[in-house]
Order: sequence, then structure tokens, then C-alpha cells
Amino acid sequence: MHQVMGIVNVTPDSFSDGGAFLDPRAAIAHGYRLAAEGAAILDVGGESTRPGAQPVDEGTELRRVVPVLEGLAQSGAQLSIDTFKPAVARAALERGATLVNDVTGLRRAPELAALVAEHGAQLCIMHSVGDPATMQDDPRYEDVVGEVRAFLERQLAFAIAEGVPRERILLDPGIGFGKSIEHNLTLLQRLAEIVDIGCPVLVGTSRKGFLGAIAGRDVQQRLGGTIATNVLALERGATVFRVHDVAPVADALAVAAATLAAKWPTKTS
Ligand code: HH2
Repeated sequence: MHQVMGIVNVTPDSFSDGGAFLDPRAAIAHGYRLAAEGAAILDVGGESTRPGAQPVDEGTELRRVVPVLEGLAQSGAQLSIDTFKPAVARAALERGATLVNDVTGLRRAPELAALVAEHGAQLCIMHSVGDPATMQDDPRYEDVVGEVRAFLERQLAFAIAEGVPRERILLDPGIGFGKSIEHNLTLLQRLAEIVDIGCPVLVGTSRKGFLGAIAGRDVQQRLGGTIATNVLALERGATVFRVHDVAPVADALAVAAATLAAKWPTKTS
């Protein structure tokens, strides 16, 4: 059982599609396209978290995402809000979002957990270190998998204590967020140790820099690397796949899932 999460970046500066969907009509049309291509979830974000990105104020983020969430209400896909700001999460939850995707894993605003609980929504807790502005400045770990796992377990326990039922929580190792190429590869190789915590695991490798570094590709040419990493993550037990290119990744995952099960049709959501 797996789900594809399509990315809807309503930003001028996202690393791979910045500016393409800043106009709400373009973002809504893009969301509908991704849903038609097989995205069960649409992740709407109004602030880039790429390395070096500058913060966006709450008002700007709200103005970007609210019309898009409203426009996607009838898309048939589950709506997710990619934010760590409680006011943005609240506005999204009031407009039909049922998943809050927090790339700071409740570090920036622990009160997000109670807000999610109050709305009966789902929460994605992602591992990251520091801020986007500085997170790629020489990241270091003694044991990257152990440290990411310990962080996720700690934040999971906190979210449960704040009233979010365990079955509504997703965990994410945060590929590319304060990690070297080797850190990303180690986390993907040993993803089963994160899956072992017992919550559904979300992975986001789509078009990220380490894929380009390995294959020698610029940002628009990383679909092959995106597919390879998502298929391997599926094999290691991940269940939600956050991607820009929904159709080809959905096809790859469907074939990979059928192969792993030696069975078709396999349930895809
Ligand atoms: N990656 C990005 C943003 N949000 N959320 C989760 N849960 N996991 C991820 O790996 C993740 C995420 C970065 O990708 P993108 O949205 O394409 O870029 P930008 O942050 O520049 O908008």
C-alpha cells in the first residue's frame, strides 16, 4: 500500500520549479494535473526550504497558499500543507487540509501538534537540522541513522502526548535537510531502521541535489535518480512518496510494488 504525494510549490524560489506556479491559477491547474496523474495527496507549500532559502513572513505565505487550497478543494486528492507556521497550518486546516507537513519536525513550533490534534488531522514529522539558510554548511553526525531515528522517536512521543493519535503520524528522514550526499545515501540504504519505528514513512528525494551530483545532471534532468531512490525506498518499506513528476514515479512504483508482491493488481492507496 503506497501513495504518491504531488508537490505544489506556490513560491518564486523553490529549487526546481520556483516561479512556475506562483500565480494561484497556475498552481491550481498544476494540482489538478498531478491528481489526474495519480497523486493521492497534494502538498501545498508557500515557502521554499531549499538550502540557502530566505524566510517568508506569515502574511505572504498565507496569501500564497490559501487561494490554492481553496481551488484544490474539489480535486479529489487529500490536501497537505507544507509549513511550520501555526497560523498557516490553521488556515489550511480550516480550508480542508487534513495533513500538516512540518519540515522542522515540531522544532520551530511545538504547538503545531496540539493544533493538528484539535482538527483530527495527520502530521508529518520530518528530521532536519538548523535553518534552510545554513543547514548545508558542513553537516555532521556520529551515526546519521541513529540520530535521525532518535529525533523522530522523541518528536513522535511528544506529538502523541499532545493528543495526535499515533496512527495519524508520518515520519520522514528529511533527505537533503542538513545532510551530505553520504548521509542521504546512508539514510536511504538503511531506511528500514526508520520504518521499524512503526509509523508510515514518507520520503522526499525528488530532483534533489545529491541525485544531480551522482548522475551529473542539472535540476530538470533528475527523473531517473528520483525514480531509482523512490523504488528503493518502497522496497525498504516507505509508503508515501513526495515528488514533482507524479506520472512517471507513480508508474515506477506501481510496477515495483507489483514485482515485490509478484501480484497484480496491487492496491496503490
Ligand atoms: N522536501 C522539500 C520540501 N518539503 N517535506 C517533506 N516531508 N519531505 C521532504 O523531503 C521535503 C518536504 C524540498 O523540496 P521542494 O518543495 O521541491 O523545494 P523547495 O523547498 O525549494 O520549495
